[in-house]
Amino acid sequence: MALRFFREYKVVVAGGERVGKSSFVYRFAPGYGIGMYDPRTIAIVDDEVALFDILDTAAQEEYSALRRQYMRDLEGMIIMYSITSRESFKETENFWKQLLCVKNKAYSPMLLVGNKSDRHGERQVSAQEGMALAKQFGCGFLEASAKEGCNVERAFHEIVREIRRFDSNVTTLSPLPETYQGSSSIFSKGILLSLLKVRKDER
Ligand SMILES: Nc1nc2c(ncn2[C@@H]2O[C@H](COP(=O)(O)OP(=O)(O)OP(=O)(O)O)[C@@H](O)[C@H]2O)c(=O)[nH]1
Ligand SMILES: [Mg+2]
Repeated sequence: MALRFFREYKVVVAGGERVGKSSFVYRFAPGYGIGMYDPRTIAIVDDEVALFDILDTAAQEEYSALRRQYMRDLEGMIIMYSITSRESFKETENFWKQLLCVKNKAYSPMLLVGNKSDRHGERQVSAQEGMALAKQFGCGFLEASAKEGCNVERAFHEIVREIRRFDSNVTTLSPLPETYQGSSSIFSKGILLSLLKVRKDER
């Protein structure tokens, strides 16, 4: 399997207060190197290398200019609620509406995630309700647990697939340096992270 592209995906995790956004991002992108936390990571999604540039938002940013700014810039949004909070489930609709309003589009790549699926006993929102809401949003749906690591990677891979489906303009993909093309077995994550570091230093 040839891996030919090195593409950055701007993904935002949004949702109500304390639903687990930071835990979710940290579980997928625990950062690397010394110094400030860097919420970026690399993964091979299907046969393409994906560099995730993830923004973990704060719930208090509601209606702020910052929120509009990140919605304008993002390529994919994970809209999160906690299955233990009906309130957070209701709030997801605001994020959905605002995203479409800011993008001025009928659809933008997104994924609905019901987090804290490990807390069965405190469930306030059923999986069926989650699925029905995702259908209304026209997007995919997953229940996940940042605590147990369940479906976290899958959620980030799914949002990349959705961005790819939405934006099939392959000219935005930049080829990998020739030396890094080849079979996945020799495609070491260490090499990719070094590449990422070089890119970061270039900024
Ligand atoms: N049981 C369980 N607890 C979780 C899970 N994800 C997050 N938590 C807990 O929920 C609390 C809030 O998690 P955060 O990751 O800070 O949530 P957040 O959405 O980033 O919170 P704000 O940024 O303050 O809005 C913490 O105590 C986490 O340990 C999960 O999947 N399962
Ligand atoms: Mg947080």
